[in-house]
Amino acid sequence: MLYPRENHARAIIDLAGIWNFKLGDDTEPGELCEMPGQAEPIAVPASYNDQKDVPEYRNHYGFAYYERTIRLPRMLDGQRLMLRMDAVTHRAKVYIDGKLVTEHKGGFLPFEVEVTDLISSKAEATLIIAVDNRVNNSTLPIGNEDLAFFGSDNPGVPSVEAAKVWRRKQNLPGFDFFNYAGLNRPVRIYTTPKSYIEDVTIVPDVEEAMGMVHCEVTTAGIASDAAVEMEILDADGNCVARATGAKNTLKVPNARLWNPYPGEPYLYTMRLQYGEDVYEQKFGIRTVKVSGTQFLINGKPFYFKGFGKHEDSAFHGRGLDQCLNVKDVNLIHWLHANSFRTSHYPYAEEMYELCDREGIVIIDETPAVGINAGGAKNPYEYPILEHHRQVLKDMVDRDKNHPSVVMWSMGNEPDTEHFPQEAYDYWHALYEYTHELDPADRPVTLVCCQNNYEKDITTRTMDVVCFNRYYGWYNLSGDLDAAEYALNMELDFWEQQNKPVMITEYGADAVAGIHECVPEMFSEEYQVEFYKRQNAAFDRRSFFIGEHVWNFADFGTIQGVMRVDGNKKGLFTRERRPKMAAHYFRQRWGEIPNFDYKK
Ligand code: E8X
Repeated sequence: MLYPRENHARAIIDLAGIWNFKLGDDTEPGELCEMPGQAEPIAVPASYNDQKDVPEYRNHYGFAYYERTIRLPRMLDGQRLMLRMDAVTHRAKVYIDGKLVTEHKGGFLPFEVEVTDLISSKAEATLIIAVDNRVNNSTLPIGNEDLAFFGSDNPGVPSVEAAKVWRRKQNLPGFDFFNYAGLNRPVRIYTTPKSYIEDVTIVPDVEEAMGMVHCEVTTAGIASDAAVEMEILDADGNCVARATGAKNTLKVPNARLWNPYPGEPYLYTMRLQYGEDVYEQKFGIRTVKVSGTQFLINGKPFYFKGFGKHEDSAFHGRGLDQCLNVKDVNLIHWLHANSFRTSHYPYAEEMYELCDREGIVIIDETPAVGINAGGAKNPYEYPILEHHRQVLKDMVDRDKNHPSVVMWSMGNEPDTEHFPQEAYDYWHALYEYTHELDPADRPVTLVCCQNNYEKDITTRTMDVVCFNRYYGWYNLSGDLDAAEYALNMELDFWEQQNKPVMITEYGADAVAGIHECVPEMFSEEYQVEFYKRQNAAFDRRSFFIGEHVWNFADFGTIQGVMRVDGNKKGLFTRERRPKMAAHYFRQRWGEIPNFDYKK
């Protein structure tokens, strides 16, 4: 799906601002909808949870209703009007003048609906978006509906039956980030001419120093005999290649490559014209390939230095915050990091554009987190496969043209240990599907959890072995000697698999400001020591292609005995103040080059 862009053929009306808002309950709105009572103000885009300090906003369960008036200028008459919602978390029902016009499941990917006939002839129309924040065994991310009764861990309550009397409907996330919900990303109306460019797929190639760029455009709308015109512009706006027709291979003479920073992340622009429609898509010329135990970008072995992140901040929750994104990208540069994983959901498209421009490498992850019942039951019996396929398809469709995206992560920390064959069957089919989906055929992986790696028969079959490990934190807690020993044992195992291997999470909570001479858990010194010891093990292994710290910054989570005001494994606090570990990594990563680190 194309990102909305304005140009002389297309306009955008951004519906950001203050909307009317009202919490509902878990009653499903039908074909018709009106606001349920006296509305309150709410900012869009942003999560609603932290915009008013009452438990009802914070701990809501069910639908919430957003409303605003749309007014369109006459000069848009004759244009095709599309209403696009970039992320409604987790499920949306969209109403115009009270009538249902579309629905969407999944909280982290865009969807759109044509509204030309619904609003173009009117001076104004009312838009209501009903947002459902419930997570359960059929959503991604997963919610633990089986545990949703008071008393599951309540000694003194005589029986589960008795406990159920006290049951209160609530979300029990099967994931470690606060279940922020609402209109988390922009809601926009964009226009196109009636015959329009529907999609573009750009697959760059590097052949004998000549940039070959395969480009395919799909068009739609009122039939037109106009031909698609393609032009590749260099960064100065000069046309360096052109072709006619919907599918072409263009040659860029003396192509300049897209390389991760501090290399040059050179971007070209594909300028498309089809009749009256115009669309410009930036792209980079670069290759990505797994070969033996190496991960090659532009033919050179790349070393991943970075972290898992979150879209998370005070007040906004998971709402798009462009200022924070720019700040984070600059902090990534400050750390001499080169990459991150979009743990645990696809991020806002604006972030990928920033990373294309700034030369930051992305592992793009679906919201498939929590497919794990701790061995208590087989999570592959959850009704999620179809939705998972849809999410993979929508993510690849959305992000396929970004040079920053170098690998797809199908999900995070599923059960691969207690139901090894079921896990293999589930993930391997998706692995093949993802390869089919991506026209550029990027490497595909899943991120595996601390478990019995000998029983896991799935992770070893991925293009890159990605594992999350917490030796010295969740297990062998506080014992860094034992942690180092266990980690080395495991690395010996992975060495035999003859695959590139990277760690996608490792870390220790550190509460900023707690200091100790003898490093113990939760101190900043322990966090640094934890990393120093484990990094030394990685440095000794040539098949080891990257270290992603958990996490870039502290972030909000559900309440619980394991969390003091959220997860504190950040290198930065939630406000982006550096902990000692940030300074440690800045020094370390400053000495590790992007390429050829492991000769
Ligand atoms: C943690 C991380 C969590 O925040 C992330 O979303 C997924 C978790 C560790 C799982 N990985 O808790 O900080 C550890 C399992 C250990 C047995």
